[in-house]
Amino acid sequence: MKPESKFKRHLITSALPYANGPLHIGHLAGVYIPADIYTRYLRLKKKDVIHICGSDEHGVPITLKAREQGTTPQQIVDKYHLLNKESFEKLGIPFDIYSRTSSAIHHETSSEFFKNLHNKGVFTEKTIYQYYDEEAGQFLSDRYITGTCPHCNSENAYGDQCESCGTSLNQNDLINPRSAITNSAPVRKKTKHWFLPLDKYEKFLKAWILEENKHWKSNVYGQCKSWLDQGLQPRAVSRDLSWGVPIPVEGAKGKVMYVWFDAPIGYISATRELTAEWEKYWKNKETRLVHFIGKDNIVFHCIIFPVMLKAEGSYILPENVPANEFLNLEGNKISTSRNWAVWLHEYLEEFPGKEDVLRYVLCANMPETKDNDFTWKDFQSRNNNELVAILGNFVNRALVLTHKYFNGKVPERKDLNDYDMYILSELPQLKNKVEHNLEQFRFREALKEAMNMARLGNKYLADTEPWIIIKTDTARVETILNISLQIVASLSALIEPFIPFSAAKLKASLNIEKIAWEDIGKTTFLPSGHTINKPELLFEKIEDNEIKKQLDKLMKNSKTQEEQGTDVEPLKENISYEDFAKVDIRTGTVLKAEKVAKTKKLVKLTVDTGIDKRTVVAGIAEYFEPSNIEGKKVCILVNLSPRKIRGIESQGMILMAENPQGKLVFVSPEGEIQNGSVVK
Ligand code: B3M
Ligand code: ZN
Repeated sequence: MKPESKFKRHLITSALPYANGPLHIGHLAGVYIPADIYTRYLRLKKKDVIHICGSDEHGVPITLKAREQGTTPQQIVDKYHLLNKESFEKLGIPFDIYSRTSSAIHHETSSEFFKNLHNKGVFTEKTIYQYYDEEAGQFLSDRYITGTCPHCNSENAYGDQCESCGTSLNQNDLINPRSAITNSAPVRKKTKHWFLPLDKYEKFLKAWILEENKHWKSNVYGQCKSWLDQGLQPRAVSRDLSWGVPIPVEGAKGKVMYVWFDAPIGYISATRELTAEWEKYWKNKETRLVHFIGKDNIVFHCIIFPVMLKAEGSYILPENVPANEFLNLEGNKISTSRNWAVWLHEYLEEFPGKEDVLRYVLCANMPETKDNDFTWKDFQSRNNNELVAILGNFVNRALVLTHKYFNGKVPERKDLNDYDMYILSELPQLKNKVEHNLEQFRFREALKEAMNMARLGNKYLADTEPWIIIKTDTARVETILNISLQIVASLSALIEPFIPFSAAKLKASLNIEKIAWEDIGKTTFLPSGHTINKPELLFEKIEDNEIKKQLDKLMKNSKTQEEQGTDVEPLKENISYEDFAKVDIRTGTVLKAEKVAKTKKLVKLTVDTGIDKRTVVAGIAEYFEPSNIEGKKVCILVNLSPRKIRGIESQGMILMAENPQGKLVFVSPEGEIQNGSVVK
């Protein structure tokens, strides 16, 4: 890893949100809050930095939404582009540019990029068979074909993957394919496409990622390694669609770029739109490029886009890609379709003036290395017990006492005792800790250390009790308040990346305009005699009823599977008793459970079925910690033909039910029953 000081400038990008819906807290905690914290930090350090973002306005889902609502894709993206742009601004995330991929400059930039690769002979062209929905009159991308999984017989497998057993699939593997648009059976039709031969870049990627980028976060490095270990295939970068950037070469009528081909080029177009000096940011080795993304975007930013950049030849590659995992809400996966989310634009309306509270809570719970949970209860307690009780309380006491005893003028500092010296010596140390953590993209830890400065200030006041000794020793109180105010000044810069609105209020209260990162910990930043203003209220308590209101709203507005209609499995055809009698379900006990290496969802179980002890592979790793299900009573289908899943023979199926939020639960016997008992 090159040290940060080797670089002259920083190019920070945040994943371009799809403009087909509003933003929610999952997006914020995953991508935009960390990116904004990091950019603000660099800016406070007076670095040359730009932060790029915008709307991703192409892709099949946008066309489907338009079809559903009887409108055009452009109208859909116009609406959400504006909403999301404004929401970001209100939350204090001021991108240097918030552009969009339906813009002329983006079409031009991505066309040039494509033509360039085409002229260099980078693409391979192939005519392939693809599923086509005759009713809708369009080819179907992987996610819009569902069918039966050939491995586990789940009926809801997608054209690229079965979510039930985790196996990667091809469109043609599906049994009984259906179109997700019209539910008709698609036909196979010939079509020509352009492919990016990722396989030819394996050697480059292995050297670049696995050797040169060992410093990437382990979740990112691990995912890349597993992709590279499995071997890469050429990827089609064109689609048969009318919405997108047209393929700018001959023989490509009616075809547009695959959304994931043009979207990352959106970072480049946006920079071009921002500044005539855009090449300085994209084509100069002294620029440090960092992509902030969520974990589902890793392959696109670490493998596909770098191959595009490398193949083009004149661009730099990302120095780091600090992807986060996912944020859940009240114990369940955030789901747009089920309305299980906290929407940013609604939060901003319902909690005016509390932008920083959300920023704080999302940073404190950031899913940095594993998925994490947002709960309204935790939101309340972090506000009341941390922002109000620690930060707000300290600042308020320091400012109020200065007004009360010294007419709002910074008092003079007299003799320092050992305790004062200790407190002052802690300030630069805390600054270093925050800095160190931010540089490693450890935002939660950085925030904790920043709050430790407020804790230190609180403790200092509680230990020295200026409100008591004011009666006997004014000189001592002058020193204590001088030191306290220096801490407040330091805090106003230290917390700025995390909670910028509060930092601005602090500066206004201190009557200072600017304080840079390098000023943090300076023990004489505020000269004595400097007049401060009346303190502004930083935070206020959030009462139980407000939390209850949010929880009620969540429950009321979220849709159960049934209400959502399309998600309810249709009733299957009637079967005879004889058919049912063929099914042999027994009670059993899980003896052992372990994750299947290199898969996200699979767990290998050893089950005592009463008849024998056998192996079953189940796609449940997202919901259960393997060690927690050892000893669990289950129902198991024992006469299912064995099949191999990821090289392991699975001998049966554990019965599970799916709750409205998509979460799996075991269907287990209630009461005492021995293994091997027949379920009927
Ligand atoms: N539009 C965001 C997502 O996958 C996707 C990011 C593009 S970044 C170039 O939700
Ligand atoms: Zn499957």
